Amino acid sequence: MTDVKQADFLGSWERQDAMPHTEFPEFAFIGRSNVGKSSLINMLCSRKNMARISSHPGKTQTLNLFRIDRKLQFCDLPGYGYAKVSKVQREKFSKMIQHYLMGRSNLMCLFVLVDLRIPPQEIDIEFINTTGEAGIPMAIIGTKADKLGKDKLQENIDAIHKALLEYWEELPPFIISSSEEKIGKEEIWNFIHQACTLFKPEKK
Ligand SMILES: Nc1nc2c(ncn2[C@@H]2O[C@H](COP(=O)(O)OP(=O)(O)OP(=O)(O)O)[C@@H](O)[C@H]2O)c(=O)[nH]1
Ligand SMILES: [Mg+2]
Repeated sequence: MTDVKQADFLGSWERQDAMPHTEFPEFAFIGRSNVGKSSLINMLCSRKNMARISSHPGKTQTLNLFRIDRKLQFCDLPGYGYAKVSKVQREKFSKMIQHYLMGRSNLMCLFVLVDLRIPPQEIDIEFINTTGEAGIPMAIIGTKADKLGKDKLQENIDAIHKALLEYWEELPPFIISSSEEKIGKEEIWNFIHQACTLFKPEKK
């Protein structure tokens, strides 16, 4: 299913415990502000502006849910590490994200997005390491691959792998993408479908 037939925005929440419980497996998208989370969701769903995009960082400020083909859900999360957001607001986002990650029982996988145009950022590596340690199933998606030539792209990918291997014995799944050029769409969908086969709905 790389061809999404129905994609509905279900709403925005500020707290995980207020979100609706569902029997559908959920996949969440996180990463630094402006890394391309909302764009990736739109690319995967072949929609233009279902998840709201902005060239200004800090666009997504709530937990936004989307239901895809009545089978699974996406959650678009606020970005982390945006310096221009006040400390109070950053702490609020951080708590929102932590509660979501720890409390959402149908979360199948967290996609952590990293910008391939730049060398590994400490805040990303730190987030991946602590989230991995907390036992959250996760995969990494490199974004904006269209912005680099082949050599520079490989150089940055190698640098990210190297930074992660200082902590991990084995790398989490790593997928390269570009929402602009629709790179990685099939690979991400294959990953999602594979993960869905392992989903067991919670017994009420
Ligand atoms: N060249 C290129 N630009 C991209 C790509 N993905 C996103 N962008 C641009 O990056 C900017 C940020 O995209 P968003 O999808 O809003 O990023 P976000 O991670 O959701 O940002 P916040 O919600 O603010 O945390 C926009 O100007 C997008 O057009 C990509 O694959 N290639
Ligand atoms: Mg966004």
